[in-house]
Amino acid sequence: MAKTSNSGAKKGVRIVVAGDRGTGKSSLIVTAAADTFPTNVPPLLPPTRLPEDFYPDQVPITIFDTK
Ligand SMILES: Nc1nc2c(ncn2[C@@H]2O[C@H](COP(=O)(O)OP(=O)(O)OP(=O)(O)O)[C@@H](O)[C@H]2O)c(=O)[nH]1
Ligand SMILES: [Mg+2]
Repeated sequence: MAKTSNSGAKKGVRIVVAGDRGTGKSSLIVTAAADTFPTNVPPLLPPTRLPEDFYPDQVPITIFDTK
């Protein structure tokens, strides 16, 4: 594997969720992080860190909501 992709994996992955208003961006993030669909979700979530053991390769993932 190329060296550049290895260093990227160590720092973690940052995901930005963008889309039209009211299409379920914030709900999608909460569902991914908590494994449950929220009945009430704030319009703009703070950066959301997924548990480090979320995926087998243990890459830290932070998801950014947008408005
Ligand atoms: N039926 C259904 N409703 C959903 C789904 N995802 C989200 N919703 C509903 O759609 C509405 C908007 O969801 P949000 O998660 O606030 O959407 P958003 O894109 O973050 O909205 P803004 O931040 O206002 O742009 C809420 O009432 C959610 O419960 C889905 O997969 N199915
Ligand atoms: Mg939102």
